[in-house]
Amino acid sequence: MSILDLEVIKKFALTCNDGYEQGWHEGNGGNLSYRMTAEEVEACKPYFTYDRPWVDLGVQADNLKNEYFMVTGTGKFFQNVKRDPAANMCILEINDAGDGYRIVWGLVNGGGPTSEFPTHFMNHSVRVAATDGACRVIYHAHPVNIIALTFILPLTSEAFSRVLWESMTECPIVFPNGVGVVEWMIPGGAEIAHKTCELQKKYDAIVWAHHGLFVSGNTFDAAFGLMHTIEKSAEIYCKVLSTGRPIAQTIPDEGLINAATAYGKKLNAELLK
Ligand code: 2HA
Ligand code: ZN
Repeated sequence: MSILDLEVIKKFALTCNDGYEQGWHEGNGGNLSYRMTAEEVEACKPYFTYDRPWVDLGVQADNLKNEYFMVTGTGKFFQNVKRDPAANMCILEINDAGDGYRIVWGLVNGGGPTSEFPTHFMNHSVRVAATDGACRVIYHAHPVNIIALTFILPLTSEAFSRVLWESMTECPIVFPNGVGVVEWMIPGGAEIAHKTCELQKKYDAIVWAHHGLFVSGNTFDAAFGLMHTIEKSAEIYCKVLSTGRPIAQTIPDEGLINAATAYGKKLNAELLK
């Protein structure tokens, strides 16, 4: 038995690989974090070591004190996580104050968690509060078509939500709240973390202009599925535009609202005004 046999490690690595195979993770692009359950922490604990130093996070969250996260490593490639999880990901323990972490497993050849970990951490805090503890996954990727749309659409929730909802019938059902949009910013810093967090209170997917997409979910499948659905819808819209033909028709606003209602969801119809 090894920690690598545990389902949660396998699922984390598989999710990285699935994203890589979609073409969303060139080089070291993208990052993934998962807030572990108490049972998963217990199962992994025999493999933990406590000899690495505490590191200041630069941000603080009361509702994440003493939590454990599985996180991709900074500068590490998604394509390598499944091949060698212990070298490309880590498990972090958050301190009593909720403002620092130490690596207790993984990154055996050195390194630290993703440069976007402050953003992930604050996003987890917001989503834990918004979902009564159900949200566990934050996932960032660089899908081509959603990035392409940030060159031609106004950088507003209204513009992006409308286009994405109208391009594929699943969309008003899968993300009835719509998507948030952050203008271009330097990645990895506190400013983009704060801006993304503000939007995470309302949306579970946030577009980063000329950069990519941030999503949250209760499970790996939910977060991955949201990324995949949004990117596919963006791809359809890009293909439609690339025909050079005018758009003859799309899903009517009533249809968007009714599709969500038919599946027990409520469309954020404010965005259609
Ligand atoms: O991890 O994607 O946003 C590399 C990035 C930074
Ligand atoms: Zn990125």
